[in-house]
Amino acid sequence: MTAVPTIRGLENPPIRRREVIDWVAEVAELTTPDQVVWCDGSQDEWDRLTKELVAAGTYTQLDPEKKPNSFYAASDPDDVARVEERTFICSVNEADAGVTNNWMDPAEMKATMTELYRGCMAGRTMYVIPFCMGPVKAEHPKLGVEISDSAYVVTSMHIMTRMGPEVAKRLDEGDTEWVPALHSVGAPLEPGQQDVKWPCNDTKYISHFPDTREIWSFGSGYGGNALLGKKCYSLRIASAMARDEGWLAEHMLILKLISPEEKAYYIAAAFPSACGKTNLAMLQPTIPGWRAETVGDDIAWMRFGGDGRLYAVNPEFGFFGVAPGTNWKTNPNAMRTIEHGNALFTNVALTDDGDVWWEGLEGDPQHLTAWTGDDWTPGSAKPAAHPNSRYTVPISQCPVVAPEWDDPQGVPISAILFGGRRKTTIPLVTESFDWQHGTFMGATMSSEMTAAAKGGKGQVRRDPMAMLPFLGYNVGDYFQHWVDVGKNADATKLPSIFYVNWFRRGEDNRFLWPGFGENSRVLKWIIERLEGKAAATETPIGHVPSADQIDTEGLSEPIEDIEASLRFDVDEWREELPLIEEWFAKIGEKLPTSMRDELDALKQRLDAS
Ligand code: SAT
Ligand code: MN
Repeated sequence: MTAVPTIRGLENPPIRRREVIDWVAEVAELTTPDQVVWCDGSQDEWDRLTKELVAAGTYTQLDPEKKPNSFYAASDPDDVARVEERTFICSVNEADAGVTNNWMDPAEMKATMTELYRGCMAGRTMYVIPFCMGPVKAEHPKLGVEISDSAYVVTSMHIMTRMGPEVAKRLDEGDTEWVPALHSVGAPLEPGQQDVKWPCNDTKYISHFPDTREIWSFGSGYGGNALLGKKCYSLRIASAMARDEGWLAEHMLILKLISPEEKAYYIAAAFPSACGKTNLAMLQPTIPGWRAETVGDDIAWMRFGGDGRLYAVNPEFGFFGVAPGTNWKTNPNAMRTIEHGNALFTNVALTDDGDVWWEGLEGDPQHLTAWTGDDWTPGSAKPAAHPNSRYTVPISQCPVVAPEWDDPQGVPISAILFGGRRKTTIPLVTESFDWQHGTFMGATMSSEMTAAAKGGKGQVRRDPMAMLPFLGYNVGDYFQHWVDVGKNADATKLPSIFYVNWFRRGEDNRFLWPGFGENSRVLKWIIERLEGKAAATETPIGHVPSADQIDTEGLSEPIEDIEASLRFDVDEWREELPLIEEWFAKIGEKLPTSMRDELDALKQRLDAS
């Protein structure tokens, strides 16, 4: 026995899995917390931790009459978003990280971070959080254990992941793979030192070790940096697992659409941020007889079933949605999900009567406490809520959640949508010629940057499959993986791939397409294409409907606008080509020849048109 001073709570772990126990002891020895708490995901644990967080000033309980069992937190002003420039893919070979990622040698990163972790939990509690991404009853459940010194993280993980005795049981079965995910806010406390409401550190690292399936995060308490089951595990690490095992881990919503004939179709869709992904995930169709239900709003894991079809599961258990812009008009189902309570709100504004508010929400508040803690009035120059403020709520509360959202089998995907925000060039909807062409559409996907992102507003940025910040390996290999997935499948059972753009503008800069619930008209056309019932025009970029091939009955927009939203413009596409060339050149030698062939073929079709 080594003479390690015993840390309270380390003994008598509620699980038996040896590697977990050893890893927890090792981390405790390095980070020297006051005590270790093994989390069980129970209501008692939630009640205890939220109470402690209220006492610490981190949480403010909202008025239970308005938002039952719900809490508000304001972060440190410098800890409000993912930190892409501090995010690393530490693959053994640098070439495996690729141009879209920061890379550091795994041994070097571990040496650097070990020094940061040394003593970093002093004066704090170290929580051990066994969790599962996707249904616990899956044949091969995707388990993880997050260690964190943040109770905010524990309560958020209660909502965003599956926790509890069932997870511990699967861990104890002994042969199931699990991902160790280490997180610290990096703010040790001296004896007697008063804590701050939102501890964090100016030095931040969000590191991934895809070869050994590990995650090390330091310095931030914010969602995407600290809730390690989400982007870190379910996208970056899972994409590397998917590459090795022949499946897909994608940044996609999963939507169920039900036709007037009561036939259900499942659609997966990838959009960069600020393109209405959550709104589409909870769509309220405007066309008579059609209904929509939600399976997921952010991440889809897709693998082939025994019948040769591609099945998707949502690995998450909650929504971590952007609050500003969410309201009873843009997303009534998100509003109903939130109203139900059991929610956490981060960096929104507080009303004087114990509720929350954000820009775009209904109501006309005359006084608020802004996310910064400052008084806010309608004349204030700064927004009341941070543009990246968030709500965290259980999916199960969504009034239109699909009954099968938790099915370990997943749901069979009929169509995959790629989309971006483009003023020009990209028609409202385009159907790909085949899987490889659809992969090319995803690989060359682009979007104008919004005010929320750093960089030039309006500037077009390539965001392949909306995975730019979430790829756990080389983007060229990722495209090859997509092509291979299609090659190894029965082509007649593969989902059809479509490219959509809700954001095309007219000469006076007005939106040509109304968007929101009206997007159901585009989805209806897509379903009818799958059924072989809808017509389209073949163009050099794919099959594009004309305005009369889409159900526009009852739309108030002039038909000329709809036509313009669907227009294939050869000149705009000629201007697009050098941008795609530039993007492919960046990827370098890992770009699959099939993607180069698709670009050449597109050029030839444009020349011939
Ligand atoms: O910031 S998160 O990664 O948690 C959410 C998002 O960017 O979609
Ligand atoms: Mn996302």
